[in-house]
Amino acid sequence: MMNKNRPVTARAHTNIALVKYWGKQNENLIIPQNDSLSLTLDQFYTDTTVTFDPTLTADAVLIDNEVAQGSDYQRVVDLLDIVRQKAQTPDRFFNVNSVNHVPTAAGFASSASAFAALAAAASIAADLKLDLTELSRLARRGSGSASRSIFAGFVQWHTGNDDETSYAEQYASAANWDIGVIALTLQKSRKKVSSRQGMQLSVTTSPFYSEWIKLANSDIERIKQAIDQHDFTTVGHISETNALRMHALTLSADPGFIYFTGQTIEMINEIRQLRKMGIECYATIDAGPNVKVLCQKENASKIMTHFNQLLGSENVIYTTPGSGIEYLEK
Ligand code: 2P0
Repeated sequence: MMNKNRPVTARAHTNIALVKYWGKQNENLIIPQNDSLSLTLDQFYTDTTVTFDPTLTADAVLIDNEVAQGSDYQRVVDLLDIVRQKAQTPDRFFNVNSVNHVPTAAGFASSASAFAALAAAASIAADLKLDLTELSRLARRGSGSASRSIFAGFVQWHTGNDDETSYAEQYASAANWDIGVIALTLQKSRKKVSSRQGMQLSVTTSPFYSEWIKLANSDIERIKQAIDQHDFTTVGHISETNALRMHALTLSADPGFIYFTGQTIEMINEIRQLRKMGIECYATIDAGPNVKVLCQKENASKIMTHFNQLLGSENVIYTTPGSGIEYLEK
């Protein structure tokens, strides 16, 4: 069955890593150094439409209604090259139209949802029939964190040691879990050190890197146990300490670099202050200055009110667990 000319649209949600991915053992295949574990979120997603177009002699890519250029274009083409290779159709080119509903403002990386949606839509447009594990492996080739956005709930990306064995899968559903994430926007501009460069510099120069691996492996085991037990306190505690340890790898790299701004540290202190007051919440921070607050329903509105006053309500977004990959009928 040919999908010739039929547009295929996929929606993928972004995810927040509770135990972070920070370093590759294989740069080309994107095989990580350690397992990571994330929560897929409902508010932030990417819709990507891929259409096979027999008149094209090269891929045509629109991202947020603008013609993609430079490395943004090349990363899409690189993933489509893998799809063409798998489908054994080297001469097929595609129209790609990708729309991010990840407010850049929220400071969530859009690469996770973007490459998960691209992998899903492109594989169908190319008549590849991939199961979810194969789809996760394909998304991984675009961006490591995208491997996790194929699935809903709590998702574990298994390190593996080659293309075949490095993939994500759902560890547990979050459907009956009381957990939410409040995204605090402190800065909207693109980061100066990309995740890709930053993690590579950490692997090759941080004297703490081997310790990071040991502790991340134990965090994975402990957080899975806490998820099994619906133990929010332990999940939050592991998430916060793991995130700060990841940032210690940037501080200890040579040359060192820092994703935090002064305000990032102020927000971490605010979260600790809220905890002291008995309002339970935990911080996690990705490769940028923005802070995400893990909390439960009963405290969400109090925490939101607190940060609305500090940052303005437009910079405070609440989200709950979201779904895995979906195909949209257009
Ligand atoms: C994560 N991050 O686990 C970690 C925590 C950022 C901090 O995955 O090079 O865009 O494309 O595989 O997935 C961001 O890095 O990097 C990321 P590549 P990616 O979510």
